[in-house]
Amino acid sequence: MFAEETISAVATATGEGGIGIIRISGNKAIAILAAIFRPMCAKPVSDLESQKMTYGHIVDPESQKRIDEVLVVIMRAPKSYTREDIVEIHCHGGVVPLKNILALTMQFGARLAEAGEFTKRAFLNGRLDLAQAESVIDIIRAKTDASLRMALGNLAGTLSEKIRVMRFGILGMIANLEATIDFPEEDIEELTAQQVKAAVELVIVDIDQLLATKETGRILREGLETVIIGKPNVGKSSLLNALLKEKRAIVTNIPGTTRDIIEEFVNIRGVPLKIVDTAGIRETVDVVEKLGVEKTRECIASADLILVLLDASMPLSVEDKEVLQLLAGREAVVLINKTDLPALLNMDEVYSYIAEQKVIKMSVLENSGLTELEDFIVDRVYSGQVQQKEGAFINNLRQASLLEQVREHLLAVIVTIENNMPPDCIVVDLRDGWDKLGKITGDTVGEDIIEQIFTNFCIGK
Ligand SMILES: Nc1nc2c(ncn2[C@@H]2O[C@H](COP(=O)(O)OP(=O)(O)OP(=O)(O)O)[C@@H](O)[C@H]2O)c(=O)[nH]1
Ligand SMILES: [Mg+2]
Repeated sequence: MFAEETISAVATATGEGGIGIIRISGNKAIAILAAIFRPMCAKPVSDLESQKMTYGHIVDPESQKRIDEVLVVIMRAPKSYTREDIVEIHCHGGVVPLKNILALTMQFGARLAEAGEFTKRAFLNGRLDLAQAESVIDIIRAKTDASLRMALGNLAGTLSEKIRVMRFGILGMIANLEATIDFPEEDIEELTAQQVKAAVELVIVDIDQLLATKETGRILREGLETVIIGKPNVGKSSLLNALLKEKRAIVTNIPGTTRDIIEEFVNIRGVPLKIVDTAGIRETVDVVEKLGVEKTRECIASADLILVLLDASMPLSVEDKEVLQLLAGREAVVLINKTDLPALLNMDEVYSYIAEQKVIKMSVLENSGLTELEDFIVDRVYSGQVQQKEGAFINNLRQASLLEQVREHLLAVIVTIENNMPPDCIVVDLRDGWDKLGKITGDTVGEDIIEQIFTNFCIGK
């Protein structure tokens, strides 16, 4: 389908680096290389071995000027990422050599690749299915080992395999039911319907298991949005620094030290936390601090998890009560900090303000209570699922929403069978379920969806 179009792009990140790579894919890739590359070994480029590095120079054929000293590798179809001929030019990782070589490849017949176009070709040429292609982006964006492992599993086909088994099962049911339509015989029909019902119930169990990974998957990919709140001077920035294990935020004994929000990624035993340290919540006349307090309220609204700090060495203040009231219906942990100091906080009073939220006593100064907090966070993310599970994960909302739709169709199948409806009615929903499962792997997906998925990629991938 792309036979006449050869694409080219810088595959490495922009900026300065030791090496930069230009990738060319398509049937003109090798001819383009032949026009601009002078191998040291003086072999014709067309004779270079596949998947072997060759040393030489990129030379502008018109001016005969050397552009850069490079290593190149040819990967001939179909043994390549896109299953087309691919050429990679490894040059120096500066903006100018990359730009000049890219321009030469285009001068000799390549066009600039669109975002995700290499991976899209890999998909269209059957090298990857859609769920695998989607995990490529997750690998690139993985923030911790756990999220990387999840994405690698799906690239290897863990999710796709599960979906395929479900589709195969449903197809078998459709075939059996259709046989009874063609050869109607009361008792066979009845028996088949009951078997289908039992089998569909099993598929629903599988779907529910997959759907349960939705939240974990999202957090491992994007990070658990966590916000630290509390009145001024309670130890919020100290807690951020302790979790980060570095002195990121300024800590002083002056209330109002943090006036803007500070955002950092923290890796807690493989769980990425996007953690926000905020300006302490209080009534203030300081304009800057006031804006900070406003932002704090916004962060609270969008957070997955709220860490609330209270000071164990002071009675509950009006500000504390205000902060605690923000927690109604939210997922939060109440951290009683500064337990190294004489206790003045009345815990009964604290409990009267919170409903189901977890309470942890800690002292950031003495490094106590932090492990308990980390345990809580890790448990929260895996929510009872076995940690580091090698199983299939849902990659994204698209897949989750398709699975939810499949589940609806299968529930409808059960209702139809329970109401003793004829087999053709059962088949309708089974077919819809089968079709939607196929959209996850890309077997039954439309051109528009494919476009949309790959535009989320970066150029060169
Ligand atoms: N004794 C004791 N002092 C602590 C503890 N945690 C923090 N502090 C001290 O409390 C003071 C305030 O700490 P910060 O981390 O700046 O507090 P904050 O909540 O970020 O304050 P603002 O940014 O002003 O809202 C500093 O002097 C810290 O050293 C603790 O567990 N025990
Ligand atoms: Mg602070």
